[in-house]
Amino acid sequence: MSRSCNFIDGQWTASEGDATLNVYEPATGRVIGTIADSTAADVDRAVRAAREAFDQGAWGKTSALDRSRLLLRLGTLILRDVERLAQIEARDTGKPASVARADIVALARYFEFYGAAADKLHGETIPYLDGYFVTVTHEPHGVTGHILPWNYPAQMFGRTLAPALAVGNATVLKPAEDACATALALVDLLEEAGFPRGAVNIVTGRGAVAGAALAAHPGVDFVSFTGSPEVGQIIQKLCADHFITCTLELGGKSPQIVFADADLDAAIPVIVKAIIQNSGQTCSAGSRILIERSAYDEVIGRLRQAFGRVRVGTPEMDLDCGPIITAKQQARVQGFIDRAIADGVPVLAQGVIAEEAPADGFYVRPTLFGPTPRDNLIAREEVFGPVLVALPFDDEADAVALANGTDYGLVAAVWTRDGARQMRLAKRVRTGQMFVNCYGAGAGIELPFGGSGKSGHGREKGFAALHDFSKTKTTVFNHG
Ligand code: TXE
Repeated sequence: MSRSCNFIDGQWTASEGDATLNVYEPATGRVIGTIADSTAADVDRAVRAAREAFDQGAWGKTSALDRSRLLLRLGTLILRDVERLAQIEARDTGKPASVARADIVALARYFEFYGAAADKLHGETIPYLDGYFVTVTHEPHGVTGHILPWNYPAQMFGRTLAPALAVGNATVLKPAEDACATALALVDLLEEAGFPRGAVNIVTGRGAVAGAALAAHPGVDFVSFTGSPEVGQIIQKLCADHFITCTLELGGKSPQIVFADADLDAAIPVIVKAIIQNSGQTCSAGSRILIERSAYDEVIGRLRQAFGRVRVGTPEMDLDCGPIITAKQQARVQGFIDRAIADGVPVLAQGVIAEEAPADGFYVRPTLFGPTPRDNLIAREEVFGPVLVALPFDDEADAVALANGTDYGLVAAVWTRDGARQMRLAKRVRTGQMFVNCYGAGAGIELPFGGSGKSGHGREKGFAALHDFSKTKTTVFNHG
């Protein structure tokens, strides 16, 4: 299903070393294809193609209106092919069929949103000294490097490429080696939409080789990275070596804070979905539930019931959860669960893996822990699997301290009917996105997204992404 080639300068191109990597199907554990195991030389070729497209090619000469039309056309083509692309995404990642479909619709939405925004990134004029006229305009960085994760390969393609292209950057994309089929399948649609050669280049391969070569390349002007904090630090250092900046989107340990006055009928299904969705392999997964002590037993009682009903299976079964992406990640998630059990953290409920699910697939049972000691690893670290930890709190101050008590700060939610408390929590919780009596609230392409601390920096989505993928230029005219 995948092509063992890179897409550089409008051509399918074999890797210089001709080496390939196997692609595994998470639902069965079987090898279903190969991809190019690219080298630094392949990355260099892609960056040069992007540079040429930006400096001399047709892409560098596009107007904002041209780019708007190209992006909108691509969005329409993606929607036309939604079923085909959803099948590719589901097989490559193990996502339930309906989830993969929703991801492809969201992918199209990124191109719609940024297509519509491409010609609306207005500059400003600044009142200045007499005899001078000052403009501030937004310019593309030039060549942008995009290093993607495997958890939402389709959505991430749109999230990072659409705003970069809307502004006029030429791009080099390094999808995750564990899930790049959809990115490669989108090449045909990029061509059909009419993107000039060199505007989008795709190089597959291992992170430490192709990814590192991209971040380190002196011809790259900006890097967008989504992945682990450890690799995020490497990327930031590589960027610093050639004086460029980057956005880092690195995950979280996001709290759902439930007060005794919360509407539990509304809250419980949302809280369960926020950790079960994509098998918990979501940077913004609501992986901690903080519960006011007086309501702890009732909330836990309802959560146990809901968690016990969660079912795991193949994409075709279209249940609540699919498998974990790779055997390595499955072992990592299971390792977190086993260690917490060994530490004596009580297991309150577990979901069920469907009997028909292939034995060699990378499945994990969704697990609810509680009460979880605050200093236990599973209460502090991102598991990136369907694991929810419950922790009781005493009062509002304690809830805030607990919410802010990890190294992350990406997403948080508070569930309470008390309006003043909603406002206080929204102000005091350290997070890039705060939800009040909801969580996630749709794909939220319009809403700026990003974290602080170990969750990274920079902002994706919304108009904020257009600003990250551009830089201002101040021009001073002397007409005195
Ligand atoms: O991530 P990596 P992994 C977190 C999550 C998960 C953990 C490990 O907790 O359990 O990270 O996942 C590329 N130079 N997230 O090991 O290695 C790699 O090829 C340049 C959260 O898969 O960070 C891939 O394209 N690039 C997250 C991308 O980085 C390198 C999503 C991510 O891989 C590189 C994924 C290097 N030295 C994991 N090494 C989120 N925020 O949503 C790897 N890469």
